[in-house]
Amino acid sequence: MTLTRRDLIAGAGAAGFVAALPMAAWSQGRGTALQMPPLLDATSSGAFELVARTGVTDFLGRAPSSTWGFNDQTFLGPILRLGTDQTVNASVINNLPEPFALHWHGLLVPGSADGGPHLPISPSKTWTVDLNINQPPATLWYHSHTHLRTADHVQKGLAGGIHLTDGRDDARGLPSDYGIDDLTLIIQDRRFDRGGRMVYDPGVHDEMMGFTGNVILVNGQAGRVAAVPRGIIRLRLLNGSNARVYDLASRAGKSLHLIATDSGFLDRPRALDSLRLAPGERAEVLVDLTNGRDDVLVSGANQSVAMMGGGGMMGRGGTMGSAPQERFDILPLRVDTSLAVRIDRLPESIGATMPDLDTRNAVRRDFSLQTGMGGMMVRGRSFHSINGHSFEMNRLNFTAKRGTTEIWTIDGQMMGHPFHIHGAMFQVLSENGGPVSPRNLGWKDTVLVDGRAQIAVRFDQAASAEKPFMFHCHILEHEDGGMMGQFNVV
Ligand SMILES: [Cu+2]
Repeated sequence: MTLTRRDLIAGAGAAGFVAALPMAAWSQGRGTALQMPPLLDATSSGAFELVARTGVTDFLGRAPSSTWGFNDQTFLGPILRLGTDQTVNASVINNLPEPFALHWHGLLVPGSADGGPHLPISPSKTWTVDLNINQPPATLWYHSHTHLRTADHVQKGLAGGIHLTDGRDDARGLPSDYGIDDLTLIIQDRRFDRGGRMVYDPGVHDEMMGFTGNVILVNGQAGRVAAVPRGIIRLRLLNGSNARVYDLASRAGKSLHLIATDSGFLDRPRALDSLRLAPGERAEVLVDLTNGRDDVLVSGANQSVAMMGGGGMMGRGGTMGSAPQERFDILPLRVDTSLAVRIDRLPESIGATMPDLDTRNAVRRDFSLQTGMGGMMVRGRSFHSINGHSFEMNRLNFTAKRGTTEIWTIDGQMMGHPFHIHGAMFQVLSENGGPVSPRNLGWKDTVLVDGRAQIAVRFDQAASAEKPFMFHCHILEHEDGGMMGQFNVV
């Protein structure tokens, strides 16, 4: 692969002043290979253990950063491979200096197993829970969901991916060779200081708009290159950023063939020119590299951020490019002809059922996501809210009835807010009164509300008033700042 000087400048523009290391790596001609997280396969054993631990990570090769991870990793955790129809015994051990709660984002389990803020694990303690899994294949994730501390914990590294699998991807004609033609990309922006150290020091602007970084990490790595076969590749995209929304695209102009959204597969692939992915959302896409040419997964600046005067792009010190509209690299894809090609054509059908919920007699609820303005912007002090209320641990917002479908109308103020519901999956019915964008046609657990969205939510999991489900904005500074509520399901 030959990178031109223009490519390098584009990369440097994206990563700002800390691009020196990625540039050095790329200028070697091949680049350092992206590593997949270790795979922790519990499909046979029916059990897994996650040990949260402190560590030191040198992301840019210039300075150590204090980070948190799971098991052997100092940042992030393994990919959990779980069956779609399986009971898995999970043990989560806290070797950190403070409590944390671990939420299984997208897993349909009762409130008592969901890992929300009412289930904190004290230091040196173990949380053991049976996860009774019965839902379609999907890419999910796990992350800290600790009262007032989620943003800090996730940016430190307390997160990881989950593959829910039924073992039938070969029959679907989908790439499934982990790390070869089936890549998991946990995309996160992080802020680094001039010394190359990761920092999290949200100021007033960050609390209001969400904390964005000046370096893109993929699976906790900066400036890497993915070696891929000359065939169809599958990218499981997970936006694990605190606040940044990506508009993902192929630099070569190829389509991204969407095959799955948050909660599972579509009926057939949908070809997209670009894919908007907000914090908390996942999407699986196929990319056709059968012509053998290298490509780069890039992101444009998203409009909802640009609308706010480019606020999300204005890190202090370094910036992700001075112009808010500037495109930046996520990950170069280098075709390696020594890798075996398993899939060389796009499947016409995936065969999943698209959501079509019966909304007759549905209970209707309205939610207004409110962003505080001016004055008293103190972290964790009721700055953001939903329907005028900031989150309180001891206030239940409503009760949903198990086995029913509700219609929720969500209005977002000021900027796009990724709205996530625990313990349920939903169908997007309309966006801003119009048709649903292709990326939101499948089953979802998080939707970017940029204006107004109407969704139909199915409640099949129980949750008590003591261990309720959360609904919240997945911009983590908004969540910690109070843009969250809770409900039980009886
Ligand atoms: Cu928000």
